[in-house]
Amino acid sequence: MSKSLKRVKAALEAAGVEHDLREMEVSTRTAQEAADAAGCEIDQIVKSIIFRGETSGHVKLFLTAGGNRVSDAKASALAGEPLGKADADLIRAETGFAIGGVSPVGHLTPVTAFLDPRIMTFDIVWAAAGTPRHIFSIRPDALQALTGAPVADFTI
Ligand code: 5CA
Repeated sequence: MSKSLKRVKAALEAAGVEHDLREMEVSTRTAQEAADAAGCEIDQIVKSIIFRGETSGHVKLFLTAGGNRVSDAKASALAGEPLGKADADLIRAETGFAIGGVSPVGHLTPVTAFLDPRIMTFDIVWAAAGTPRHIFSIRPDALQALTGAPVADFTI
């Protein structure tokens, strides 16, 4: 089992939160692929969109409904600093995940996160579990508690 997947499993188990972690037969690298694999609406997929805080140099995580897009202006206002593109190396260094498998939980370092209100409208949502083939389902309120992410509008 990959270290990334192990960290996600450990974080979910340590929190004692009800979840369903699955290895899929097909790629779940993109939100659309994950929705097709899970058989759910695109907005039920939690995308982990990462930016680089241009002042702090650290990543900021925007947990975004699959069909939504992040507004740079709104996201920067929430983060309290201008945001720029995070490259794959910075994402890997701070979260421990590769693009396409970045999970909302189980990061190498504590990561500041924000949660799209659209995600809270579902009973169950699915998110990446550290690899491009693993996803887990969780109740949005449990995801919110686990990530400590405030629910705030940052989409276009
Ligand atoms: N496993 C799926 C569904 S949970 C997944 O991880 N989707 S995602 O949307 O959260 O991750 C893909 C995101 O990574 C893209 O939306 C895009 O914002 C970002 N991304 C893709 N390529 C790059 C890149 N070269 N550099 C930085 N970010 C990238």
